[in-house]
Amino acid sequence: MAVLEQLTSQQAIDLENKYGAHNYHPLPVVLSKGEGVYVWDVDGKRYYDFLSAYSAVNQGHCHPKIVNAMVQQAQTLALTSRAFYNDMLGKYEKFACEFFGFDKLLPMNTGAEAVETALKLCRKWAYEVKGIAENEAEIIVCENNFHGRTTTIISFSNDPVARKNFGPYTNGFIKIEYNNLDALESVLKNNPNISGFLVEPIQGEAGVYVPDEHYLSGAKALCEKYHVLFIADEVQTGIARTGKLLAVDHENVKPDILILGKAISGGVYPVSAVLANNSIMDVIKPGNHGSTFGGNPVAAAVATAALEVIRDEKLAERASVLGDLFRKELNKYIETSKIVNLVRGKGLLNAIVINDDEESDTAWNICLALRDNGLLAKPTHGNIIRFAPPLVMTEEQLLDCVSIITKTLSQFEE
Ligand code: IF1
Repeated sequence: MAVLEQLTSQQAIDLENKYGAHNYHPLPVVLSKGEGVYVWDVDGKRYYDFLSAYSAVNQGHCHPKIVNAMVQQAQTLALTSRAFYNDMLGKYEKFACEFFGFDKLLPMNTGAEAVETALKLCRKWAYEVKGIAENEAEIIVCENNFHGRTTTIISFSNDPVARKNFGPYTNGFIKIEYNNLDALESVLKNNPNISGFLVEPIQGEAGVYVPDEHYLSGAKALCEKYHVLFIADEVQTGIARTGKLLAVDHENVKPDILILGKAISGGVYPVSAVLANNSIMDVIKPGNHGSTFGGNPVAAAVATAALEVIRDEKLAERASVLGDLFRKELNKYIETSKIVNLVRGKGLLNAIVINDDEESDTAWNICLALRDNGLLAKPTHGNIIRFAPPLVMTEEQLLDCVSIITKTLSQFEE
């Protein structure tokens, strides 16, 4: 079968089942085209995308400015490796550092790589700046975290599906309850070897858990008090998704280390980044860290264009307004619903909690029905459905989606 030959849905699914590792359980729909807030399946059916590739296509699918930046650069100079300089990386680094307000950027490719980079940076800072004895540094993380899939990252996960049978695990992490400042302070007070606190400003995969107001600012203040680095994983919550450029901006918190991924490239190319000021980033010397593709010219061109789109199309403001509208409209439905307990979120990162236990397949069946009604979403854990459309949605499209969602949910009311 010629690779470019048009496949039926079943043929595409069969090929993946036969030749691909079974590391996902996708919703049964086979997409072949994406544009803005829409995706199309191989039969030409159009859907609203309410997952946005896990918040990587905040700017909308195949944004022409971002795609064009990629094509132009790919036709000019795609990859040099960092063995040599190139004319794109420094310009991008300057642009991004000024965009987010940091002295330096370390470019990587995936979110997990950026998280790993941040952990290494935090540890090296601990030994060379804070003065913790070598190999004694501990980093605090939160229960129900999701920071990626590497062996070190899953070492501090408490999700058995992501963790089991991947040992032996990496040491040096202490887990505390999310959204609990007392738990954070008690570890900080009793342990002189803490080097950092790694936290998602909103816990995405756990089910879009928004912490109490002042949690992030309280945590940052505790980190300052105990000379510990506040590390914000904004891979999913960043890049305007929650109604501000960064989710920490809701509390005016400046992280010591900022981790970005996903929508920093608008979803057209793997780009991630770690940003910090010189007092931290300058512990990294030549040879300490790197990657073949990290900071390549195409990534630099794509990320610059993707961030310009966020700025020029005012997507953070749009996410804020549309998110308020989305929750307001869904709450009207929830008032009389027996199947939906609540809607929660910030900006256009939201989730509904289905009134059923985690093991039930109600949320999955609702997502199948949403698919039939022209909207794609997927449960995170069991009974929680995440709703995260591209930020370029219009109010009219959002209200159309609300009516699809409420019409579909009503099919499941007793
Ligand atoms: C999967 C969801 C999961 C992330 C945060 C780092 C990373 C992610 C806060 C790693 C990645 C993706 C990974 C993907 C599903 C999706 C996800 F929450 F977004 F839905 F898994 F939790 N920090 N999240 O959310 O970035 O290496 O993937 O580029 O692995 O199933 P990555």
